[in-house]
Parts: sequence; C-alpha cells; structure tokens
Amino acid sequence: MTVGLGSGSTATLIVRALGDRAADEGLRFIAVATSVATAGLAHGLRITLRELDDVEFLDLNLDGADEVDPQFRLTKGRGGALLREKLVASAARRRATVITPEKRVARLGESSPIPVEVSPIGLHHTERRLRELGPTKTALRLRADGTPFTTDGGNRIIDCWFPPVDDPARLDGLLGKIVGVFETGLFIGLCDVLIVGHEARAEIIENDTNRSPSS
Ligand code: A5P
Repeated sequence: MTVGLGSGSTATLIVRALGDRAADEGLRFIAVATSVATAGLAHGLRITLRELDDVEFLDLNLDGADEVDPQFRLTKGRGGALLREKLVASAARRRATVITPEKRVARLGESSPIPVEVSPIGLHHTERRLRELGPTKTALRLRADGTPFTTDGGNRIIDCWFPPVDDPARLDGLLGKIVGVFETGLFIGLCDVLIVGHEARAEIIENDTNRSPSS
C-alpha cells in the first residue's frame, strides 16, 4: 500500500505505531509524508518514503484534525502543514481522520481559528482582504521567539477567527479567491472515515455522504 502520513501530535502516534509494526511484524508499505517533521520521524523509523509526485495515488491517508463537523468537514493546520496535508489527502483514495472526542463540533470555527497559508509578499494587503470576509480577528502566526512562523513551503500563516461557520465550502471558496492565498485549513470532502479515540476504545464512523452513488 501507499500511505499518506499526516502531521501533528496524533499523526506522530500513528507514524510511530506503523514504524513498530514494520519492525515487529514486517508490515510493508510506502509512505508519503505531509511535512518535513513527519518525513524526519518516518525516516528515523526506517519507513520507506516517496515524494507525492513519485506516486500516482495513495491507497490511504492517515491524519489528525483540529475540528470535525457532523458533515465530516475539517479544520486543519494548527501545525502549519495544511497545504501539503491537503495535497496528499486529495491524492488519496481513502482518507482516515483520527481525533479525540472534544474535536467534534457542531460548526467549524467553534473552537479553532481557520488557518490560511499566504504568500510572504504583500502580507498586509492579503490580511486586509481576509478581514473583509468578516472574521472577528486575524493574526499572523508567530514562533515562540516572536518571528513569523514559516511553513515548509516558505509561506506564512494568517489565523482567522470566524464566528461558527454555517457554510464552510462557501467560505473556503471566498478565501481561496483572495490574491496571495495559497490554501486554507478548511478540508471539505476529504474525510471518508473518522476514528475517534476514547479512553479504552476506538469508535469508527464511516462517512456515507462522501461515497459516489456507484461506489
Ligand atoms: C497540522 O498542520 C495539522 O493539520 C494537524 O493535523 C492538526 O492540527 C491536528 O494536530 P494534533 O493531532 O496535534 O491535534
């Protein structure tokens, strides 16, 4: 199988578990990482890695999320890997999202800002245009030392706090039309199965709305 490896603390646990199974049980797969950090972790665990363009498609993508709504739409990007995560998820035939229960929300934006990956050039102009879409607040994401956070692709992140979003697909379209915006943290139609980790069990919820009538 070809497997997409997400980014963040949940994805780290998944990659470690896959690494253990590869070492202990001889589980064989080729992986595509969604960030430099995940690639480094996978490499250390001797997981075979390929670049996204080296594979035609992925059989399965495994990733976390910041929020999931009842229509299996996601907010992602708290770790800043949203562009590569969306590219990899879009190339996968089956997308599994692994979360803890508190990440399930009625509407996206309830508990997380929507991260927007933007060009470092013309940042203030892009942020002004983002504000015209009605967030209560926007902020350029900073590192702990106060310097701007830079994504693996050399871009910046503007976090946008919107009131809980009624129509995430529409908002995603409006954000994506702004010059300077490369990608948003709204993931629509990119979750086929939700795996919710409870204290002592995993709850697996299939997204039946994502299936085409013929599948
Ligand atoms: C990385 O950019 C993010 O999209 C993460 O996948 C998301 O923030 C979930 O991260 P945690 O598993 O660390 O909560």
